[in-house]
Order: sequence, then C-alpha cells, then structure tokens
Amino acid sequence: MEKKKEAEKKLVDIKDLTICSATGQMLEKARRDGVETAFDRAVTMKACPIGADSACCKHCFMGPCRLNAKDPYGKVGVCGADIDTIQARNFGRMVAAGTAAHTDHGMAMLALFRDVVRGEIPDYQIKDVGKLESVARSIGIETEGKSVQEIAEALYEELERTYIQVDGEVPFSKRVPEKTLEVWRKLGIVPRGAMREIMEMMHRTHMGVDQDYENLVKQCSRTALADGWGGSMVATEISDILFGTPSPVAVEVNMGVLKEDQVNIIVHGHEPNLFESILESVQEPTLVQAARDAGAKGINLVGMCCSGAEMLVRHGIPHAGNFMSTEAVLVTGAVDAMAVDVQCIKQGLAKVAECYGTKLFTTNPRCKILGAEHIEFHEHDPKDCTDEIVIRAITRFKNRTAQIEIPRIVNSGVHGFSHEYINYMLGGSFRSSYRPLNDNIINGRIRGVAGVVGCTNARMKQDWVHVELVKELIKNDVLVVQTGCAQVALAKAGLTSPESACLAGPGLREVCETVGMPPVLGLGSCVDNSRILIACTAMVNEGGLGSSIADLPVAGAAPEYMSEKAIAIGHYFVASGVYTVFGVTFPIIEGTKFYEHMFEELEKLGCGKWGFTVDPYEMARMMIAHIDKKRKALGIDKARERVLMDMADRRQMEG
Ligand code: BF8
Ligand code: SF4
Repeated sequence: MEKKKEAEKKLVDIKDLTICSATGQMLEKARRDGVETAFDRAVTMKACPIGADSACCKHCFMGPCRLNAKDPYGKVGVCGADIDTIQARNFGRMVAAGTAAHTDHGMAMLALFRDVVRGEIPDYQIKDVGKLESVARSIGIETEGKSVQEIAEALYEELERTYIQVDGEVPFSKRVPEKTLEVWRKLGIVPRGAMREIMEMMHRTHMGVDQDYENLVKQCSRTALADGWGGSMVATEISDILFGTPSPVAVEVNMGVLKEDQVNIIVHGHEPNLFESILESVQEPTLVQAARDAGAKGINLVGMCCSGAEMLVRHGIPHAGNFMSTEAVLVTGAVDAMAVDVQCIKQGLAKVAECYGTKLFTTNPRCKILGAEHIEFHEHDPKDCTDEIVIRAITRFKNRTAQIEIPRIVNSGVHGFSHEYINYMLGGSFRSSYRPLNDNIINGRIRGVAGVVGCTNARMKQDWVHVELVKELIKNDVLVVQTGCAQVALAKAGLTSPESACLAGPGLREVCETVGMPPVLGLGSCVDNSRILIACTAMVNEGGLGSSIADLPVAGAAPEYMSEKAIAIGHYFVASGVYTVFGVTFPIIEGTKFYEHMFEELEKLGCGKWGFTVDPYEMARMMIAHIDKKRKALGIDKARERVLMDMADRRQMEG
C-alpha cells in the first residue's frame, strides 16, 4: 500500500512531459496499460550530479576519482589530474563517440556506393548524376569528357581518404572557405582522416597522456571536424547521389499517419538503405496482395527519427514522430512491425513492443537488442530482409490482439530544402545563387540564419523548447534551418508550412511570402547538418557577409539534445565558426578554465564558441544578440533599421 502510494506520488502530470498531444495521449494509455517508458524512468532515475558536471574520471583503476563541482580546484585525482583535464578528456571522448557514429554511418554509405559503382549490387543505382558531378568537381575531380562510371570511381577513391588517410587534409576541406581553413591550419586542427583523429582522441584521453585542456580541445576540434566535413558530409552526399537530392515536398507527420485498417510498418534508425529497400518491398505486388488477403487495405510505411527524416525530405514518406515518441507510438497497438538499424534505438522498445505484440526487428550486425528478432540486412540482397519484415508484419496484422488507439493528429508541412534547392529557390533557374539570400540578409529583411537541430530528451518537456525557441527566432526575422528530431518537433507544431510565415517578423515574412517558403526549412537527418555547413560556405562565397564562416550572422542550437552525436555536431559547428547554444545540461563546470576556453576563448581564436541555457527565450536572445553583433561587425546593422522602417510605413499605408 505504502509502495503504491509512493509510486502514485511520483506520477508526473503528462502535460509536463510533452507538448506533443499524440505522445501525451499514448503516455496516458501506457499508464492505463501498466507499461513503462523512458519518461517514467527519467523520473525515478535521478541523473548523477557528479557525472552531469563532468567532475568524475574513470580512465584508470586508481580511480574512479570524483572531484567537487562546488570547489573544482579543491582537489585533484589520484594521478594529479585537475578539473580542466578531467572535463576536457571526458568531452573529448564524447566527441570521439559521436564522430565515430556519424563516420561509421558515412563509411557504410561509401562502401555501398563503391559496390554499386562496381556493379556488385544491382538493387541500387546512381540516381542523381548531376550531384555526383558537382560533388566530384567540388573536390577537384575533373569531370569533363569522363563517363559516369569513371567519375564515380574517382570520387570513391578520393572520399575513401576521409576515413583512412593518415596524413594530409580530408578531401572536403577543399570546400571550406579559405579564411576558415586558414584558421584551422594555424591552430593545427584540419582533420587528416577520421580513423586517425578518433584514434588519437582516444589515445590522448588515456590516463597519463594529454593533460593540457587547451591542447585536448584542439584534438576535440580536429576530431569533430572529421565528422562535419568528413563522415557526416560523405553520408549526406553519397546518399543524395544514390537515392536523390531532396527538393521540397509536402509531407504529413505525427501519429495520425498510422492507419488502423492497414499493415503499419515503421522504420527507425539512421542509414537510408534499409528504408529505401523496404519502400520497394511494400510496393511488391505479391506482398500488397498478401496484405489484402490478410484483410488489410494496404501496407502503410512510416518513418521515425533520422532515417524517417531522410525519407521525409527525399520521398515525402510520412513521419510518425521523433526520439521521445518511439516507445509511445508502439502503445497505439497499431504498429505491426518496427524495423531498426543503428543509433538512438532505446533498449526499452523491446519491452514495449512485447506488451503490444508489435514485431521489433533489428537488421544490422552492429546493433542487436535482446528481445528483438534479428533479420540481417545485406546490401547485396536487401530484399531478402525487407520482404521478410513485410511478410512478418502482415502476419502480425492478421493476428492483432492488442487494443488499437491511434491519436487522430496529422500535421502537414513542406520539407526537403537541400542547399542545392535553397540556391535554386531563391535565385530561380536562370541565376541559381545565394545572392538573394545574402542580399536579404544585407538589407536586413532577414536578420540572420539559425540552425535549430538535435534530439528530444526524457528530462525535458518534449518539443517545448524547440517550438518556443523557433517561434521566437522567426518572430525576430531569423530564418531557421532544421534537421533531425528538431525538425519533426516543428513539423508537428505546424511551423514547416508556408502559412506559418504569418508568425514571422515583417522582414522574414515578406521574403517567405514572395518565395512561397516556410520560415522554418527542414533539411533532413542529423548527418544532413553537413548541408548547413555547405549553405554557410555558399553564403561566404557569394560575398558581402565576410570572408569566413565566423563572420556570418548565424547561430546554432540543440535545445533538447541527448546524444554524444549532438556533442560532436555542436563542436564541429563551433570549430567551423558558429556560436552554438545547447540546452538540457552541459558537461562542464562554470567558472573553470576549461569553461572559459569553450565559452569565450575559442571565438578569439577565430572559431565559434559554446553557449548554454535551458530557457528557450533566453536562448533566442543569446542567438539574436550574437547575430546582431556579427551584423554590426559587417557594417550592415543600419540597413536593417531602414528596411524595417520602410516596411512599417508601407503596412501603415496599406492599412
Ligand atoms: O541523429 S536528433 S535523437 S534520431 S541523435 Fe537521435 Fe538526436 Fe534524434 Fe538521429 Ni540525431
Ligand atoms: Fe583518477 Fe587520474 Fe585515474 Fe582519472 S586517470 S581515474 S583522475 S587516477
């Protein structure tokens, strides 16, 4: 009885857990059904306060050593390591892990590309030859007079260096604005090859190696840059070449995209090849017939998290929700199969799937989960796996026993703004260029550009910080670009529709209405943050906004992040020159030398810098202040005042 009371006391109001109504509805149902989710566990599992401050070290067995965040210099570890060393080493290992995740994903895409080019995989082809040629040219490969095969072979050879090169500079460093590259060279942080950088990061953070926090941060930067301008960028570019470069497409999101009378299959993870093949399987006439024979009206394929985001921007496949909704969606009882590959897949899914009779399939040899059935995906015969998943989903549909409740919520929006499309959209087919964007920034209609990206987190009210932050930014004429779970948060809030331009400030609204675009542009998955790097580069190269990425009136944020990948992304933006503000918590102790270095000194060295706050309005204020600082440095702060005065006059006259 006492225990029951205890448990009831701990039940948090669902309105404090999420602003996603569909997820909220499913959390209510989960409670009724006695099913536990990450939201519940976050309440009972108190975050370790020492770990949260990054004040502990377990890099050797004289420890683990715990320092005191309230008196950070009061003691050192058994070996003598001080708080700055400990924090920098911990941070370095997070960057290494995040970078490893993206680069391993990118490497898998590159290996797939190689085998496709060599004719060993008939199931995939090069879909976007134009992109193949432009990527090749961007890193100095001659394309004139060469066959597609020759260009592709040369591109493979060149991009392989991203991973295995031991000395030199990664191939995509050729795309970096000259002055930014100059800063990197001066600091000695141009990545050589991702494997080397990750290896060196792990080595230097071993007990008794690098014990100078500034030197460690340099290797953090070099490793993270091997992600942004290496692994992630390869993943994006190769996926575009193989599966198509996104262009705007109207898409439906939220749990209402599930259909009670159809076989529902969700793909959740990160590498697009599984999803691309399953998309073919669900169109296979024999399988469609099998679904009909089982009494279903059809097969409904839906995405979640980042593989979902890629299919959303590339093919307009509906998306059921972001990271904090992956358990909740199973509570509908309507999911017949969930197929996962790698990254951000909660082990808790196995238990929830079991409760509702959903089939959970792992497909990748790098990611198995106890309680999930493994049907391995092989690129050389992908349909073997994906057809089987569809067959098993149909069987589950036939034998559904779970009570079904699908939240009737669907939101529409437009997604798929690759940097190529932004170029075309603003410049038109005659003079594709970033000139109109730059001009609108210079004349002040657009105050600046913000990237709002990253996860959702069980310790935050899901989607709330994302939505409030973005609303505040667009209201202040800041154009927002998005990827990953953040993009889905805003899509569910309706802000990816062109109509949401009415929520933007007068300048941004005018631009959006003229072009017919939303004020929030969805670019894709987390590896597609590399699209933002290229967009920044295009803005620098177009002229008028300074000569390095650090000069641009731009800022970034991951307000509800949870993963080490997000840390790696944040740090490659910082190293590239972008002020980047994180929410939730930050693994650092305020006032330490390491803190000063990350939050102030990096900017003085020509990079960006880190910022932190949990409050969305404060976050917006910090980002806008930074954008205004950059506008002032560029001498374009006055233009904005003039253009806004003009617009006010015009609206008054119209009124
Ligand atoms: O890479 S945003 S929760 S799904 S880590 Fe994960 Fe975070 Fe979502 Fe994709 Ni990115
Ligand atoms: Fe402690 Fe030093 Fe070992 Fe870390 S490396 S656990 S600080 S003794």
